Amino acid sequence: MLSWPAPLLPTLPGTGPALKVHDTARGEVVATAPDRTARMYVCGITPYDATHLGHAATYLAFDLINRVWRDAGHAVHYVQNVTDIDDPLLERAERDGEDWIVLAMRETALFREDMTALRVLPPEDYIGAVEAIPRIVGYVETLLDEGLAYVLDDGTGDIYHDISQAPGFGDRSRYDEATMLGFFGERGGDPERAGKRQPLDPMLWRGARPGEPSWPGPRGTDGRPGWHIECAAIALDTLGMGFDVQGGGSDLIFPHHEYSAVHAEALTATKPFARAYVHAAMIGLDGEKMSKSRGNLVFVSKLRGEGVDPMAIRLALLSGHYRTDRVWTPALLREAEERLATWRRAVTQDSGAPAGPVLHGLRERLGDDLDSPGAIAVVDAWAAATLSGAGEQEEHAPTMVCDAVDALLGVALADC
Ligand code: 5CA
Ligand code: ZN
Repeated sequence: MLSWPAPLLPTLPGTGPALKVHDTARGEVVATAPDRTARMYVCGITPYDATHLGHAATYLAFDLINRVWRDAGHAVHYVQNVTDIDDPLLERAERDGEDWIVLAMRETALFREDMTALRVLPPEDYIGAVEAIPRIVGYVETLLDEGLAYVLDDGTGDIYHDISQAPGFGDRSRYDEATMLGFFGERGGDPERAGKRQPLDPMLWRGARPGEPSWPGPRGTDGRPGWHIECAAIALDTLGMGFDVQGGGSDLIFPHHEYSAVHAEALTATKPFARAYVHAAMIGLDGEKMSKSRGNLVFVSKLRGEGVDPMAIRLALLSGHYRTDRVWTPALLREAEERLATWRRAVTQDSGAPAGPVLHGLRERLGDDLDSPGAIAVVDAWAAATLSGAGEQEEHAPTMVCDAVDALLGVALADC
């Protein structure tokens, strides 16, 4: 699939520190240790509705990882999928009497525009589930051939992974069985389905149903792919095993990231799928998680349409830490707009407070588990010192800070 255009990324003097991030599997902040090219897979949207601020916050968190790695001297191979065939998409298309392909294409196009406006660095590989189907089919056949998957005995053609044969099952999320069963039922799984070997066995392939789109499948069974094998297959094909970061929102810890990892580890008989599993907390509105199914959404495109500066949206979302569940409020946006105006005034001065400590502070804060509130505080202090005119002032400082804020926080302030 077509990705979106890359924003300009200013080059900064020197290099930043190695990135530390929180790994869900180990339950602690760990140092990432990428090769020359860091490898990251982030779960993309299911395009049945527009990008809301929860999605945006999650992609911004991983955009910071991308930026910090690049600043530390790495190239970054970044991969993202689009779940352009799945139950929620078909249900929405049916509800609205629309062709599911048209719906998916429209919402994916809008997502690209929103990401471009927010200055999110684009993935090098942006891959739809539909285009990955031939590869997914091959992987499901492999699991069947090895006796690790089975076809349900009820004539539907549905295929499941036998989780009792997956030794590492549960290693990522580390939930107990009751918790797993609860989330599995809430998030697209079917723990009650009759005929499965274990309630927690996940679907790999769904046999064709009347009226549903289908493709040629494993052993000649038409149908469509399960959700978790989609991301396992795309990550394997683009990044291979042992990539540095698998990312998404915290609602993907279980079942999605657990099963993607278990599928890939079963397919390759190697570990690990990813070296770290990084999860962004949930953005809520009016006391509830922002979600398409609840309908309590604030869309990036709606705010843009009202004339809100995307850089203010970016700054508002980064003013909270990525691992803290938080609510969106109009006050948050107003505060970000004021901050943006102040920063813009400061970077367009002829001289400003010394820039070296700002660059150091930004690198240090972001390298430490993406402390964006701490990084913002560093720039706030510099802007205050610059606008007051008190203390030491340097001629090139505003330009340097402008570049550093752009490269590391992704906030474009002026034509520096
Ligand atoms: N297509 C799958 C992933 S393969 C999916 O979860 N799509 S999604 O459109 O539902 O979500 C896209 C991304 O946004 C996921 O990483 C999800 O965890 C994240 N997300 C969804 N809702 C929120 C929210 N309220 N706050 C923060 N992140 C969210
Ligand atoms: Zn995914």
